[in-house]
Amino acid sequence: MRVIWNPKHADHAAPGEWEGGAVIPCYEAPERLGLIRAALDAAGGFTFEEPARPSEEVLAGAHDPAYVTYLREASAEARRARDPAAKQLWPTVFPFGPNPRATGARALRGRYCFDTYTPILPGTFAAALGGANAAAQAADLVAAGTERAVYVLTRPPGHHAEPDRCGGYCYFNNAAVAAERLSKRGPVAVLDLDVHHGNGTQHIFYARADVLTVSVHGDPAALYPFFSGFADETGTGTGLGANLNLPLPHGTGVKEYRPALATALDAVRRFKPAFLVFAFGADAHEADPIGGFKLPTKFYTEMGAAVRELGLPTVVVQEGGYNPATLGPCVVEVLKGLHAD
Ligand code: OKP
Ligand code: ZN
Repeated sequence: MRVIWNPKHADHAAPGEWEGGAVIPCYEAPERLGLIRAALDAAGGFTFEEPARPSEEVLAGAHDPAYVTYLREASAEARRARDPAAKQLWPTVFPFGPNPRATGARALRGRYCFDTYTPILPGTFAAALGGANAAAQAADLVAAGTERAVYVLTRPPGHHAEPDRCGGYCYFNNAAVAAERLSKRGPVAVLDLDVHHGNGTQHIFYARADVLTVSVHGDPAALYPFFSGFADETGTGTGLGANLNLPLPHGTGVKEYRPALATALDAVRRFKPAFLVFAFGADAHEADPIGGFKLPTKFYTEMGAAVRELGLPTVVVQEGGYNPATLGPCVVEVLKGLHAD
């Protein structure tokens, strides 16, 4: 299986995440990618490629130009700073309402971000752009029909990134970049099986009838991102009916997950897409430190095989997964299930 990986990922390495008034060690760390790559190498059968020269053009349709410019310039500002504290741009104020004066540097940090998990660092823009380009390249391979499934090995993740806001460790929405690109050639379904709801992906396609977004995740009443992922969010305008959320309670295991996955897959089938984007996170695993679900490693083979049964040309995009011991094995299992001959 061909893997497009993001060689710039380590340019983004946050010093910590800001949780409830304290900075705690980062869950979303560069070692995650190395662990996945080592597990794929050990399993065999995977070839690794880098995207061709990165371009901002791949972001069109997924992100607002003003946000792209902000992220580029804020990363440059962090790079230029000498004071170590000024090399990390954290939001402290989140401007709301129609205030035309919310244009100062400190206001913009919160204007283009929705939480305290997503600082901008000197290499954030390059790392995020590398991931978006890896996703675009995978989409092009799948669209060309040369590959049935391509895996995008990248971090930071993408599915929380909104058209004009970073959040949830995410800066550019890699799955949305792939889906937008594929949607030029036919209807696309995005299936998100990360344990957290992909609010950004949902929102980017919320009014579109040609891109179905389906997600199985922890009930946002109790799990991040808290503000989206509820069952009554079904799309708007011509996109009404083209968004399906299947929230499940804390503690969900295989018994509850399996039927929800079947419902999600049925919705994808009924939509009759030409392409699938599979936003995959390994954080519904029983050993994940932040997910709260109880899926065992062996369920990931079943998950991959169930997605394979759809018979669709597929771009798999890496999202979360935060247990260093089980992240690699989960990716290997899901891709094995997805790619079996
Ligand atoms: C990103 B992805 C832990 C709180 C976690 C942010 C979660 C972002 C998850 N201290 N808050 O969906 O895996
Ligand atoms: Zn997640």
